[in-house]
Amino acid sequence: MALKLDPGTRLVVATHNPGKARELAEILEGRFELVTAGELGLDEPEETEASFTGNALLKARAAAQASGLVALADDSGLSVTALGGAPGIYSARWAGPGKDFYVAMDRVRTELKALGTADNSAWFTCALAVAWPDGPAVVVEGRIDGTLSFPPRGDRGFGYDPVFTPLGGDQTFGEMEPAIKDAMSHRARAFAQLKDALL
Ligand code: ITT
Repeated sequence: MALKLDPGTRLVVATHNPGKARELAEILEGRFELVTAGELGLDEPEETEASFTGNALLKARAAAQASGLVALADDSGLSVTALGGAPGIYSARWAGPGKDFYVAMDRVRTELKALGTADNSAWFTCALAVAWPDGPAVVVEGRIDGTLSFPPRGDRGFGYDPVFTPLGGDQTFGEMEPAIKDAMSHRARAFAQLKDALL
């Protein structure tokens, strides 16, 4: 039988990142009844996989098993071309234990400067996984390309948004109206695929 997500399904959003939780809620537009992993007091599993899709599945499966609900997880990150795709799946970890993304953005700036490269291209990836408590799961991936610029600009969004400008734009994701980011982001592109697969 094909996997399907019916409107109104109670879904646990398996993230402890409030910025992501807010964007996912916007993108899902009230289709489901959402509870967060934080609200249910679920543990944050260790992200031991080597890919965005692997870690998204791991987080969705852990939350589905712990809660008995269908779970949606997001694993995402910034990849910098000149840094060979870093920080990639380590994007959250570059912010350190204090989760300070000004520290992480400064590390990107410093590493690019050390290379002396003119290549400021980068992309965001978002893997979204849905897992059912009885085992089945689906994972998809979306990507948006852009450029990095320093110093950071804007206080909207979260994470690396203040240094990322999507191709063709002139505002960073940190400056942009949230609805505009949510219409074009890696997260929105991943969700479009999930819709094709499940809705
Ligand atoms: P959960 O695992 O609890 O969902 P996390 O923040 O640890 O939260 P990730 O391991 O997927 O999640 O890390 C993704 C990091 O990549 C995130 O902390 C951001 O810094 C960055 N990132 C992902 N999407 C982003 C976006 O839309 N804008 C800015 N930064 C983003």
